[in-house]
Amino acid sequence: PQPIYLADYTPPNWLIDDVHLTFRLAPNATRVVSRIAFRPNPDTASRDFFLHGEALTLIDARIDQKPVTPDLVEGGLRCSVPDAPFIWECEVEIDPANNTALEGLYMSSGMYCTQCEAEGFRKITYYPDRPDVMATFTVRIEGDMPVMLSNGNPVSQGPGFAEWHDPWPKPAYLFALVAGDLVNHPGQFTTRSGREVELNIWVRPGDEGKCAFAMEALKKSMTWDEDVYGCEYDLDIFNIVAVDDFNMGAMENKGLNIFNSSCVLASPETSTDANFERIEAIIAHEYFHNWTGNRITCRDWFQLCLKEGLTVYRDAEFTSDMRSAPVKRISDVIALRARQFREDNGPLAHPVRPESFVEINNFYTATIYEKGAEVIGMLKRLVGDDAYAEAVRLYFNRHDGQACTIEDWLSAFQDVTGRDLTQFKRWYSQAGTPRLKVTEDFKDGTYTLHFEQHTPATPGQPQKAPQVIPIAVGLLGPNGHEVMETTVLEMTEARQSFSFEGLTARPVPSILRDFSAPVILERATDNAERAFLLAHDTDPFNKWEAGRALARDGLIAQIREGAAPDAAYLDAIHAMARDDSLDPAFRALALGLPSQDDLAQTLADLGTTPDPQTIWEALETLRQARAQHCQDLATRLHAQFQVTDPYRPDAEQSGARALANAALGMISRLDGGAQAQRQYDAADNMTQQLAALSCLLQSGTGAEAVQRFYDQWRHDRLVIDKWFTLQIVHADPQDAAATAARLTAHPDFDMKNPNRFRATLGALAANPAGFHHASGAGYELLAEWLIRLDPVNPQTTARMCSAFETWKRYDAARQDMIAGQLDRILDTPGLSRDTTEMVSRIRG
Ligand code: HT7
Ligand code: ZN
Repeated sequence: PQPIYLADYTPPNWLIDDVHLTFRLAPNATRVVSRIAFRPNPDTASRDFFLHGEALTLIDARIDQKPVTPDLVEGGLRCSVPDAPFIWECEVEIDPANNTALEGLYMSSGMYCTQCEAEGFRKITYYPDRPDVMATFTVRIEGDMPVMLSNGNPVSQGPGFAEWHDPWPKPAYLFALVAGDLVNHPGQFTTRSGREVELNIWVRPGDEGKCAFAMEALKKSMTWDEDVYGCEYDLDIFNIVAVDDFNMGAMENKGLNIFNSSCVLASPETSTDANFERIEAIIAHEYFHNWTGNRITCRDWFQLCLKEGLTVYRDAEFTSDMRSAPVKRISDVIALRARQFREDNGPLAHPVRPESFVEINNFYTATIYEKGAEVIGMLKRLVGDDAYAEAVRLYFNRHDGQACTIEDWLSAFQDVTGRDLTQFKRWYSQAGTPRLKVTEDFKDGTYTLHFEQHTPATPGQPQKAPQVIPIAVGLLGPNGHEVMETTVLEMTEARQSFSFEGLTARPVPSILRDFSAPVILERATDNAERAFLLAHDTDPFNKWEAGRALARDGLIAQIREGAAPDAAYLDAIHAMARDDSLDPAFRALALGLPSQDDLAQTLADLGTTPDPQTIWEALETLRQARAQHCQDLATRLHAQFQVTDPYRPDAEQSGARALANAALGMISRLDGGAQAQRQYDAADNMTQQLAALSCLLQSGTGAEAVQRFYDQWRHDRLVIDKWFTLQIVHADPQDAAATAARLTAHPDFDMKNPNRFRATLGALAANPAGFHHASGAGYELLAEWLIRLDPVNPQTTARMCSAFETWKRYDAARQDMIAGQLDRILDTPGLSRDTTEMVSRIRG
């Protein structure tokens, strides 16, 4: 398959004013009748007429009511058309029941639903399936389903039909249809200008008791977007539907968001605190797309970060406002480093705005989403809060109803601030994580920081130019008091120095506060300074970072030199954990250790080939030593942070539970799981139950609880996903592949359900020592299942190939085994375009 290039963009030859669609639903033979008013684009000369279409059976086509016979070509059809506005009418037949790819119109648990982003609408009917063709839609659904929904406002409904009209022009990727036997959890919202909006969360009968939290999250999101961004909802109704079979988390279709049921259904008994927080964030994210994505959309898919980076940034702001800003920031940086830095450092590295792709579905990545959000955060930090708000307002006013580019976004900022953002734009075009080296000197009361930036080569980009890096810095005096509050330095050169005068003693610097740029900071320091920052830094991110760096360096010494667990770390973490002036949620985060993957990358950066088993053992040793070192404290924390009030998934209670459960992890290493067993038996919420089960599994005493858990929850798909995952991620490295293999043979394993597939095979990849076990069994099992899944669901298969993306950092034997499995996948006859692209890029 040929790549598509950003540089080749040309505007559409034909524009659309409005679209009428009629669906006659039938599981294997749905008829879709379209009536589309086309008009020539005055800005283009060509009148070539091409409509995308895939897996469609053409029944009939007409232009201005006269039958035509289009040429059916690769990926669509061509037809000769008048050189003037005309009406295109067409009827096609599709087969939703056999659509296991979950793109286009498909069936999930007996209900019809759609997924059109990015290019799924072409599997519904012939259409210019590109985001810069925007039109109003009127949709008639005929069928025998009790509930039949589409975008916009309801027009009419009666026995066997429903009609919807969406007055807001939109690209086809935002089209949605849902029909099924659904029940709703209703709600209501009045916008600030007085529009009454009917809210509904539609679910399968039996799930209606799990919607209240999402409904409240939706209302909070609607209020927040009005208050903070001035964005008001613009239809009379907002529907959310939960579906069980879904490739991603959720989809922002205009007025009809469709959610993976795991991202909307919640109850204290079945969902963890982390699930609740994620649901709140995803509800917000999809809702915020109504402005950043829907009202103002992307000109082409290379501009994906325009809507995704900005919307992730907005949902992070929302979560920070609803919960704890430092905890949100630290959690986001952990995730960014785990997923995006990993991507940026390997064969899949690509710019926030890529310049080419084969399959756009492969570019819904951490780089587009999370690094895209970091870029917005840097822009805001550089221009300041007021200018940011003004520029966003200008962008909304200028481009409402348009399909835009990154240039449009940046122009709004240039026009408001008068800044030249040419260099800043490199964040969109250069892949790779910049390394920021820091040295310092102190003389005559002047402290100077010398910075040097360097971005390593990435595929297709051997040379990088310097980027604009906002570096937030504070200075602490020897007594731990801040002698300089946070100041943002603006680095633009490859090397640059910044001086601070009038200091009475050499300060301790706190650099890159709040993680002000997505870079890797390299600075020679020592344990004493880290412990000092962990104790005194006023910036919560850098306080956490100091503890994390202490842990990481100690672990690296354990791995490379066979050193004992670092006493400085143990003392510092003990002091931090017992400090009752600190937020329990922060303390829980600070008790987290670097992941196996983090350590493998750190070792690789230091020129040491990582051995996954040794890394796992080092972590186990440190956990054991820490449990012993903190024995009394762990008992105290576990008791002190038991929540006795009725369950609430808010920041306060979930922070307390997180700290108590971190303490339980330590206790379980010393009491053989006795306390965890008591917690398991007494638990009345999933957070407590699952934490206890994890501890039992890790202490090797979980067999009975695993069976009880299954018996208790066998009727609940989402809980059983957790059951699959937990057994695999906590399996001993030598048993992980066998455990995963055993579970793929379990009657509840269903590879057609992406959640279950991820819960099983994704969990194997999330157990690095198990996945990379020297036997190669992990590689073989994953490859085998990816090959099986590819013809069923190429999108999910391709995404899961990234488990192999770090393969070049391992030893020759592992590299040979992985290369063999990658070749095995590539040699599979009929391999999808999605998986072919991913595996080829990974293989290099
Ligand atoms: N904009 C959506 C991205 C998406 C997607 C969602 C579900 C299934 C397939 C999908 N392909 C792309 C989700 C979002 O970012 O909000
Ligand atoms: Zn999104």
